[in-house]
Amino acid sequence: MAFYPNAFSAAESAEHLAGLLEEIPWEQHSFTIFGRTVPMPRRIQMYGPHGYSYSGVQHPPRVMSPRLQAIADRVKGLTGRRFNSVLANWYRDGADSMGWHTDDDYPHGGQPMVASVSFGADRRFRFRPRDAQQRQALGSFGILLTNGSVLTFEGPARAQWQHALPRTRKVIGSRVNLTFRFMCGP
Ligand SMILES: O=C(O)CCC(=O)C(=O)O
Repeated sequence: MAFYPNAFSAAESAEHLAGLLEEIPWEQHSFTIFGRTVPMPRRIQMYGPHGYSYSGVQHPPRVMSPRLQAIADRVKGLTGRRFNSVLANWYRDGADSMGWHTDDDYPHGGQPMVASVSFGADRRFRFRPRDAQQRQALGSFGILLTNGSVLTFEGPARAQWQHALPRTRKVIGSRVNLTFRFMCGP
């Protein structure tokens, strides 16, 4: 796991946040839990050459915009890895969130790194072991994902640890998170 707190300057981050909010055709989806259908507590959009089924939603292939491609190129410069897909998440305020999950449900062709880019409000990102016994022993830990930062994870952190972005009562503004991956066809 690696964290790059200032991968993008404050000016670049402000420009990307405004541009992404305006340019991405954000979708509101819902999911069913214990027989109840509830709105997903964030807006999302998926880009990449292969379709992706995520949280019960089938996303068709979609070409990355020039802005997303430029951000992917910056991340490639930092990490030395290339990425062809990105899930964009828009958390409108502290009430928007993402539940516990792992990012190991797609074919990556031996390129398992996930690079998570954050623009906007700071949010606490939490990790915990997937295995319940290990979870009791180790608990969870958090890392503050700040404006303009990049967090990368692969190996055990990707498949054996779950992660989540809990809601917060703090009064905060919008945040856009981009998780870049390399995805292959099925
Ligand atoms: O917004 C975040 O930082 C979390 C995103 C995430 O967990 C995901 O896209 O799988």
